[in-house]
Amino acid sequence: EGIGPQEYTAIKMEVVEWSDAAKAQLEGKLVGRKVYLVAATLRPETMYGQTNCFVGTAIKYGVFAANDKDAYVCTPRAARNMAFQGVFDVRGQTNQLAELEGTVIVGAKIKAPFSHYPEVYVLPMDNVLPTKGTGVVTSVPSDSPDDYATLMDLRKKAEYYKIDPSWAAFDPIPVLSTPAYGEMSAPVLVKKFKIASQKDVKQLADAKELAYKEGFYNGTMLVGEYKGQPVQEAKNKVRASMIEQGLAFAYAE
Ligand code: A2H
Repeated sequence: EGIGPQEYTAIKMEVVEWSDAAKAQLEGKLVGRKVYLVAATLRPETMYGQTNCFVGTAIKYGVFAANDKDAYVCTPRAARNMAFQGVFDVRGQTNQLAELEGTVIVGAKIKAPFSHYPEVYVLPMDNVLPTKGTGVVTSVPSDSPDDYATLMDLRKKAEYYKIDPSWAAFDPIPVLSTPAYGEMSAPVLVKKFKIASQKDVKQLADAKELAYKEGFYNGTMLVGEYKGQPVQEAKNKVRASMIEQGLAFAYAE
């Protein structure tokens, strides 16, 4: 954070299959539109390593028509920002088709653009802020300590978190290598900082800072079209490529 706008990449994750509860709530409201969860990320170059997506279970989301063909799931706050950034067909206006609680979005099967795993599941995360990004977070447990710690919590306590264990079964994939933390910085830092769960927010903030800096300044891509290139160079190229292919769009706040 800091001064000036944060430039996110909004990743479009098409919903392939909804939970029964979500299906019931969406009945008759989509009018033939495809629906995408929209996740805001600052690390587009890591999208090869997506293993799932996170929503907050206490957050209310909207399904917003982007045009006649597509609809986006995000917080109403993010939809208003998108409207003023020209994301929807009518600038400045949102067209909300439905409301969905985070709890019913959990368990949806979605496409994960550029990921090693073409289809993944939506899982719950305690620390998703309704006031940041879209309220939807794509999960890259190889390089995000928060994502890694949360995925391990979910695997340990699937019943408590009311998820099917198979939804959390996708293993982290190496995406970039760094001199300090090897091919998967998140698990290394989670161990180093003795982080036991997603509730260790203070240590997670420190781990996140280190992973981000080391990845950005010293990281080298291990996969994808820009394999072998420094992260500093690949980051914007991956972003541009996703946007060009219609798999993502620019989102700022
Ligand atoms: B990042 P900043 Cl691999 N609540 O994407 C909590 N976290 C959120 C969020 C919300 N509403 N919206 C976005 N985020 C996460 C990838 C990633 C991210 C990696 C490593 C670090 C990292 C995969 N998750 O973030 O507060 C999203 O996770 C650390 C900078 O705006 C987004 O980028 O600086 C990042 O936090 C935005 O955080």
